[in-house]
Amino acid sequence: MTGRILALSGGIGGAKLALGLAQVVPHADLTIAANPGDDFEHLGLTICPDLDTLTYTLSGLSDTERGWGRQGETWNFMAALGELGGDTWFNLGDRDLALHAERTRRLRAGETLSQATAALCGRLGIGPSIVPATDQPVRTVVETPDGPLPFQHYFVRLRCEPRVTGFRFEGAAAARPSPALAEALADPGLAAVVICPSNPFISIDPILAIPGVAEALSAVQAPVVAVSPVVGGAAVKGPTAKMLAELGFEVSASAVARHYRSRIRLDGYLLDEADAGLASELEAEGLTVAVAQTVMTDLDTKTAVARAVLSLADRLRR
Ligand code: FO1
Repeated sequence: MTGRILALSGGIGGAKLALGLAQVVPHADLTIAANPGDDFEHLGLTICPDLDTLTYTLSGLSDTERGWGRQGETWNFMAALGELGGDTWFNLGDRDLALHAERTRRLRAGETLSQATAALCGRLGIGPSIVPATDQPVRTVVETPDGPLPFQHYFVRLRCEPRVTGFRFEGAAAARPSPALAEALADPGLAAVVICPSNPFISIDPILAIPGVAEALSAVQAPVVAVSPVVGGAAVKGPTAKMLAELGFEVSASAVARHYRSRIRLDGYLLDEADAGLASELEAEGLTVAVAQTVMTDLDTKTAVARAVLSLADRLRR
């Protein structure tokens, strides 16, 4: 693989593949654009969970059990906050708190989210470029029969229980691709765009909602390949399957591919072995399909999925 790789990532599945890609792609060639939709202001802090998860995962600081936040965490701040009657539904570990405090300080000092992210990732010795997809606020609102919910209220406070009827991405119309995302999309050396196995609705659609991104993805010479976040009719993690069902989609890898193709040009799709039977129907629709073991449980499987998706892109480039 030679040339720049752009990955679109959100959530835990995205971070896993990002780590796999970082084992295979030279760090100077790897740009990972993080979903902005989960970001929110909380306790006076600007919190960017998908940037956080990528940052901790690629710096080796993440708590792989919990899936978010830092390993070796302590919770004194939360305990003291509770004593004071503060909001404790969103857990901020003592070490994690430092990242939010320093990011918020930088933003208040006038840095863009891209600048703050580059500084923080630099301090943590992260090689690949983790970048926000946009420097403007884009906030996912989850529509439910009882009204709209801010994303983290739906995801954490209500544990994804409400029935989802749709999504809005507040701020998207006024947003622009971040400088690094725009540069990657315009890079003649772009070798592949990888859509990570993230939730299509809450992790990838907010990125595609940024004006110019979907158009650019449909215009790039490089192959655009996605890894299915659904394996054997179930989501590997999180509410993807529940959302597909609630929005009236079939709960399948095919439904996710069709969802992406309704928005962008998708050239390749990596299915898990459990879904090999779906390959022919997707190929009949014009997709180039590869099949691999895609459930990522350790560094070897993350690296193997990265190799599988990059070799699919290689096939498409020839
Ligand atoms: N997820 C939870 O389920 N409960 C939490 O208390 C929680 C806190 C948290 C703090 C920082 C951070 O970066 C992520 C956090 N998450 C928590 C995960 C977060 O809601 C998700 O990572 C994304 O928003 C969706 O992938």
